[in-house]
Amino acid sequence: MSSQVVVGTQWGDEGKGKIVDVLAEKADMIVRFQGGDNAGHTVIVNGKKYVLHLLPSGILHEEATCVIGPGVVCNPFVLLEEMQQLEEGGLKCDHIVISDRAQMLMPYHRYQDQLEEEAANSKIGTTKRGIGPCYADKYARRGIRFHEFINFETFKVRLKECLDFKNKLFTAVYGAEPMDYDSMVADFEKIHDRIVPMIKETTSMVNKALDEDKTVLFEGAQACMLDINYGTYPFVTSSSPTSAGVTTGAGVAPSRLQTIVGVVKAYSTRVGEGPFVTELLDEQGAWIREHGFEFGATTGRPRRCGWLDLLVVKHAAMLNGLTDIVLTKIDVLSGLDTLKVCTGYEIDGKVYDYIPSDQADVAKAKPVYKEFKGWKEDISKMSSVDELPKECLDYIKFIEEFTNVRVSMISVGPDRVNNIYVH
Ligand code: 2SA
Ligand code: GDP
Ligand code: MG
Repeated sequence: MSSQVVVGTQWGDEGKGKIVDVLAEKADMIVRFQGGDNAGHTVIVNGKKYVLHLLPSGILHEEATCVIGPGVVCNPFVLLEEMQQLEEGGLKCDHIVISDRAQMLMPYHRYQDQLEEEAANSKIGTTKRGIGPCYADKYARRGIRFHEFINFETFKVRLKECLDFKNKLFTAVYGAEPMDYDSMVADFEKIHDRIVPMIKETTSMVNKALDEDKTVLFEGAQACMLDINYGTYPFVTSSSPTSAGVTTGAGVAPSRLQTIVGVVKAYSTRVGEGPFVTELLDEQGAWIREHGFEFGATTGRPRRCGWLDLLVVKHAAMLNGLTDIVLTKIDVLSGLDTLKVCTGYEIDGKVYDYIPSDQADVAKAKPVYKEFKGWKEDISKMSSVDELPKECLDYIKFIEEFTNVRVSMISVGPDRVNNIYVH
């Protein structure tokens, strides 16, 4: 048995898509276990860019089975669009399965997300993909699961009862237009024949693959600081993007998880609202955004940028039980005279070595920084640790020491091949 989990350790966009694509070369199965099409995972192969939202980033390896697991909220229309784009580019998409237990993300979830964001006094800055409303319905036990889509006549009944309920909310609470049942039924009817063959019982499939010693890779979307329990609540997504999420979201016991890889970007970014202690609102932040091309892969929003926050990474190491760190985008930092990393939060005169739970405290935290000398060399073409400048190695070594997790791979560019393996 060989299982590998890949998770984000900050606020997402660490480069998980690229790393999953690299690791997927040796995988027999790649499994998404949480989130939905709020994810934007970029993979670059031979200069060609693919941005994946619902499909696992291992999709470009045509031999591996790609699973949309039970913990995912899956918009079937987006899924088909994404598949069509890949197929038009000449890629095979016949290796995708959707868990019959996964939640169907419905058109009314997107509408609700938009209405809620527009009406809110304190916005979350969601991707407006309907993620929060779909998970809310799941936990309120009124969600529609994919097995309910197989028989279209029973699906229509479920859709009617759910839409009637939602339309009351849209009209009475938001003063908005209701959604039309007949046109929604017609839209679902058009995709029924393509979706149904992909619906499978995936939990036994994934566990059987592990029993048979296959290599299974679990792909996290978003990241630890966006975790519903341990992130900067309420400025979080509505799922558990940690290794713990694999157990509930894929149906795999904790004892079966072996390697847990945390992807760490060499600096910090965040999209959406919420506290961000190391945020740089000056030219330095703009410099990072420009050099790192920090714009949302799903929404195109400019990402907020700041220095590396190691308290955040340590929090992720603890919660995920990281066995390895893959460090990404360190090439972006070449050319700076000095670099800073945050090692503590000072709040009302007290220095914290952990992340406080109350966002009001985090919002007023001042970062405690350690400074590092920068390097000028372009490291993006380097392929061994020996080539890296000493200043860059010092920065990496400090990350290992502070988090107590080894850095086993360093990504120095967006392409599949831009990697340094640490032995
Ligand atoms: P949601 O839509 O309910 O999950 O939003 C809640 C919060 O979670 C954040 N979130 C993300 N943060 C970073 N990257 C994400 N994916 C896209 C990307 C985002 C984009 O890869 O760039 O294109 O804007 C992602 N998805 C959700 C979100 O910003 C809210 O703070
Ligand atoms: P994800 O959501 O974690 O998969 O990350 P995104 O794809 O949203 O954002 C990461 C961005 O950085 C993408 O544009 C990647 O192509 C790019 N990228 C990934 N790794 C590296 C790297 O090591 N160096 C550079 N310069 N870019 C990278
Ligand atoms: Mg992303």
